Amino acid sequence: MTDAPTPLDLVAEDPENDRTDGAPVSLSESTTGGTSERTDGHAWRHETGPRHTPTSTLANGPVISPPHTVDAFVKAFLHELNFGQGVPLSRSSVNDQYLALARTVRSYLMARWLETARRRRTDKPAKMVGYLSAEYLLGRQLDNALLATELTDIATEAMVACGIEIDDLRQQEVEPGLGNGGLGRLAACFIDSMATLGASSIAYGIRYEYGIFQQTFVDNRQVEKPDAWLSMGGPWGVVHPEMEVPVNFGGHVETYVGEDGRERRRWTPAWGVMALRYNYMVPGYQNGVVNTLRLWRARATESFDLHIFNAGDYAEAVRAQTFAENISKVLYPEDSTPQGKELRLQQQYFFVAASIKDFIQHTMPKDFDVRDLPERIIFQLNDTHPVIGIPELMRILLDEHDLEWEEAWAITKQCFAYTCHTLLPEALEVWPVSLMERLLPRHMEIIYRINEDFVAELRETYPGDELRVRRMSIIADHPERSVRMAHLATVASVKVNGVAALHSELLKEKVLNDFSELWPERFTNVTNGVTPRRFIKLSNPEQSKLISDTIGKGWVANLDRLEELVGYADDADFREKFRAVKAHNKTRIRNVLVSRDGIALPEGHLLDVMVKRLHEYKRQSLKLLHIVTLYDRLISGEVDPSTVTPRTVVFGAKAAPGYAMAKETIFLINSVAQTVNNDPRVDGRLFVAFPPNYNVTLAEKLIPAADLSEQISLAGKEASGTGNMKFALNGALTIGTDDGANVEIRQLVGDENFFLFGMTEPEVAELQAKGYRPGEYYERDPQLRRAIDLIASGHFTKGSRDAVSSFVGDLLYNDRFLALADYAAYIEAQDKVEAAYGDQDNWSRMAILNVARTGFFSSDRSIRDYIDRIWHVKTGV
Ligand code: NBG
Repeated sequence: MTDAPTPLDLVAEDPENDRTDGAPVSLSESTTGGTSERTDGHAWRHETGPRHTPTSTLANGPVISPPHTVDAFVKAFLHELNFGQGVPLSRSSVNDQYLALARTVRSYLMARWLETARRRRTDKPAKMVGYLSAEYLLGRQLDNALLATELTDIATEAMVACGIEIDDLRQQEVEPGLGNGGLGRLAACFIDSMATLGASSIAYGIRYEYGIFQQTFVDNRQVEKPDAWLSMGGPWGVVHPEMEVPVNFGGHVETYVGEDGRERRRWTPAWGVMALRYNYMVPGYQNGVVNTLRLWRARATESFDLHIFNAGDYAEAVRAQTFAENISKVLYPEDSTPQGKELRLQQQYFFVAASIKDFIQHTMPKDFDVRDLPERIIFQLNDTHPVIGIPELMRILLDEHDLEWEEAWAITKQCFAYTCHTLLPEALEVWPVSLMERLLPRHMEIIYRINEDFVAELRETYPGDELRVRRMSIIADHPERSVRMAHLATVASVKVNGVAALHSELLKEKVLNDFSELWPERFTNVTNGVTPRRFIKLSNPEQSKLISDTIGKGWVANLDRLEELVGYADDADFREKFRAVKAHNKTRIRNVLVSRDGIALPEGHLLDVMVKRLHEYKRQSLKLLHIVTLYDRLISGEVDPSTVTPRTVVFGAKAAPGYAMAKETIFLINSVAQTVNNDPRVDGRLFVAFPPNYNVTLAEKLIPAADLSEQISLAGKEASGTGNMKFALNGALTIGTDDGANVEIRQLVGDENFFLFGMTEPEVAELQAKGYRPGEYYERDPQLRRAIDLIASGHFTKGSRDAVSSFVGDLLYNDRFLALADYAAYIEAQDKVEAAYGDQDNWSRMAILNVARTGFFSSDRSIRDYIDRIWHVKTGV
């Protein structure tokens, strides 16, 4: 047992520490030890001096990968269990076993990780992508790591040999929910694809101690609980306390005269924290590549005041520590309080400053000349959250490397590219100047200077057009003096991209119109994608097997090959098998929901699924009106239940804790579900389920079971959507508006295989310009009126009208996202869905064509687009 392979015995260098001087970094403790978090980290803190340089020839030798055999795997597993967890198999808990299994798999990844770094080092140093994202909604890691390393069967057998059911260990993993929704999940899909393409890249973010909150329902209302995802151990992260970087805040800036007689600015910060480096491995799909996701955790520079502690004031003794460490404490939900805002800006600067410093100081060779940065890095800004990186790089070049402004600006402008993920003006981040001045005074100064130059350029280009200058300025004057981060990003980036064709057009025409007029060549589109590894291969093994049996296995890394399935849509035998897959997946979700939530879905229903963040523009309220209409038809005797297509609607959605209307909608969905599911008049024809705490793990089970995918946002509001792609690829048909990536899905699958409804974006704009009055729709449409009246009457809320008054009032008198205007068209489209579902054979045909024609939505294609249009980095490395 003790001779288990330990791949790291033979290497002594840090992956992504690209130094050519070979300065080695010990990886030992956290990679082989029982805990991935070193608690005695402060012992390392000041160890920045010269490191031990190994003289052995093994130091730069090849990395030995543990053998891919059941026997070797068992040995490695027992080694981890015995010497990592410190327990014999006979006395180990499921958690011990899970941790040991995860670390065993990790050691296989580690070998590839080291090898990837070694390979890249020997090459002529290539330009890298630095992906900067405040969110990564990763989902569980174990299965993905097994798939990538082709160890699934071996690990399963090895566990059997140990008398362990591997499924029990799978359930033990708490997913790292370090993101709110689509934006964070996109980042996770993208890093998977970068690794699969072998793109030279490193991803940076924050290791939040608490991820997206755990949602529970109490009396039908959302109650949030902290997501302590690390409480049972975090086996996938490898901490390097000796590589931490300081990040500073506050203080003041002063002028001084340098030795050369030049005037310079000096920032004297008031306080700082240490950014502690955690590496997570990102394996490519069966290509031997393992990339790095580097997440930062904040640690106080001084752990606590021993003097005060000894005097007995324990709370005061740790006050500074708590304050500093709050920075990476919790993932920020959207929409929050002003106090929260400051912390949010701290988080953003914290991770971006740590990442840029890490890249320049640790990833680049020691003698690296910052003037070469544009040849070595392109930082991709995932939304505005990391945009503070622009003034930070300027600060480094000006204050730490003594460059002149013009030179620093020329360099900085080549090092960033910006992805915008929204069309809602209120979602574009804006920071009060007063806050910036207090927290980052030097950065504020730099932003002022960038703006000064920019505004001067504008006045030259558009003489006399002060209105335009004011619109475009990075600094806004109203309602409060503030910094528009999207403008800063646009001014400083090589490229600005939207995330779907329509979104990129609307960005140019609307949100950033002035900028696209000024710099048309700067704007481009990269339509989002999803990783077929997690969202088909792992989540839908039955469909994957059917596809592989039909066209071979190559589709997983080349999703365009799904096109080869087109002909099979006309093959009755294939359709039969395809239906069997769906039936299997429905049984699977039924079992999952029974054991997870005690929800028993009825059998034989059309499974209609709406899963996404709860937001008014996504219009969960419109879906609710549809359900109430179906219910009303059933209980009023208007239809004979036996003629109605039985339907189950499943919702999954979290509302930002401070978003009152979203929370009201959750309450109402739950209330409607309760009433509908218990009304005998419904006669088993309609069922509504809202399992709490929708997350990646649930998505993986739910999406493959769906028949119908709800993508019903108001046209012009959903930047892309990525759930829509996952559903189509898993054989669900879409009912959707002409919005976001729905547009491209429909174009690819064909109008006849898509249920389109609702206003187009120009129609929306026209109606709004005319003056939208939701009450008119209510007056005009008896079916709509009945649905709203039924809600307003308190029918679903135990007779309480008060409980629904804000929801109903908003619909009738505000309805910002025009749900009532699209209601009639939506109901009509849903009626078509029911009719179509009646012809099962044709439905399968349509579903197969959805799968066959949506290979375009692989995130591998998205990343190739980023590489061709924006990054220009090498692949296959
Ligand atoms: C979201 C959009 C989605 C889009 C994802 C990923 C934000 C700010 N934006 O439509 O709402 O699919 O980003 O691009 O979360």
